[in-house]
Amino acid sequence: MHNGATNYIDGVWREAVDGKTFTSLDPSDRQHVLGNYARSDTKDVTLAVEAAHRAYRLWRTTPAPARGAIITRMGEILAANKEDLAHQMSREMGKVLVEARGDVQEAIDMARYIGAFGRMPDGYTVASERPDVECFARRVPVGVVAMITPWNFPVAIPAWKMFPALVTGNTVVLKPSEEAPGVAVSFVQMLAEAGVPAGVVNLVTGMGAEVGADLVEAPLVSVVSFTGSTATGQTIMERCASLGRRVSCEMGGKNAIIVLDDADLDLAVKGAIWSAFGTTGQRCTAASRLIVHRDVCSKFTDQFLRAVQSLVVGSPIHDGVDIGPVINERQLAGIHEYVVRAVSAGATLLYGGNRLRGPEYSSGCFYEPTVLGAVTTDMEIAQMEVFGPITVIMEASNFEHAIDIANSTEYGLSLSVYTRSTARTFRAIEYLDAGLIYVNLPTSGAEIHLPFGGTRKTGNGHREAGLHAADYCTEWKACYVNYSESSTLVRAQIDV
Ligand code: UN1
Repeated sequence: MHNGATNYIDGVWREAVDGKTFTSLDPSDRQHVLGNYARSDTKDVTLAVEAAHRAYRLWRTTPAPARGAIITRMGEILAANKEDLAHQMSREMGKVLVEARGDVQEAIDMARYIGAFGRMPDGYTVASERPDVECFARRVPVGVVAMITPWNFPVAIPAWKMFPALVTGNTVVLKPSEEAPGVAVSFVQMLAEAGVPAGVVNLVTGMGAEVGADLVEAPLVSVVSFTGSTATGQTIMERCASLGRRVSCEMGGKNAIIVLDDADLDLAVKGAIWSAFGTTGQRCTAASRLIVHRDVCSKFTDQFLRAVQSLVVGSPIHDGVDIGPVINERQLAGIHEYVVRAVSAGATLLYGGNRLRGPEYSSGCFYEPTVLGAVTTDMEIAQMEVFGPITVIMEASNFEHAIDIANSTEYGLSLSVYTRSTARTFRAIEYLDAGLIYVNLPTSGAEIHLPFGGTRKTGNGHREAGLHAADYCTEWKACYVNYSESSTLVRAQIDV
């Protein structure tokens, strides 16, 4: 593969048909060009989807244990290359090295877990109403799965989507974010090394608004799987509805940590720091709201702000750095505008609120960890997903009020409560409206063997990972076999 030949179609690395490229920059040093990548368009998408469609015939009839073995092998290759891939990721999208290793580890875990699905039950049998009739239901693949993935988990998210699709016999066209194409290229190279046959996984790099949109429209695609903003997801869902196409979307979040008056405050502060500022707040599970019982609010706030002051912002590959850069200039400007508008709406700036400008920050997109207080549910900052190192403190008068505030956004991904009470633990689990609920734990840190996804505007009902990871890309086939050797017609619901 040479510079610019980053599309992988039918087992061959190639340039975009038109030869166009785009550059990828290091967000901690925008002078540093990381590489040139194919800027694909409809023609490239057509080639990739056609290759995936052709490969489907053979792949769907490859025995599932053999498909699973390739995924297990992919896990071994990822493990052997974990350090290199983590470095590439830190450079390309700016998460600190320790977290980049975690991102790769999620994909390794997923490969080990899903690889074994090749030998697990893929359906069930039940008794028929009729004598000498065998009934069973089995899962079958749907065909070509189009995947549009974000830059913030550039290895883990393609792994969540891809391994379940492959083990169940689907083929894939991946369109990674234009902010993290290099890691996607490495990931696909490893899949080829693991033994994924030509055409089974195809990669098209390029701009979301161009090639992503083309992929959604491509005639031979059976299902679209998207992770990204709610606005883009909404557009994709509308297009898929008109095309009669299946779609699975993982979108925004406005996650919260509730700190009750009986909480272990030291633990809650640590959890809040990690949830709010891990991955520079650029996780869909980031806690952008801290809802604190009024009796402990000032104590919690003091402790929290002391912890925020000790956070180190800098190059993500340096030891001791807690917070890396924001992904790009546009995102950084947007984050700052949210802060300015929050303050003019009446929020108090408790910490941060500025772009970092010292010599070590001069060519990167660095923003201070920022905390806003006196925030109420009616403010924009309490409702919108910011996707940056910003969190807000909201005061709750009691347990019920805290639950109401937590549920007061359009999103439902990850909600957490810190309490020592068993009753409040289980009431919170019951009443919090989200796909992920944590007790005495941060809002980030989902494990791959549980379902991942959210309610309301976070998702469209699908879950990634976990036992049902392949639901989005499989159909159920119900089968009825009459082995009676009798010429008598026996009708269900009528003759028995
Ligand atoms: C995301 O931010 O899109 O629970 C995924 C977590 C990670 C996954 C986050 N395991 O934060």
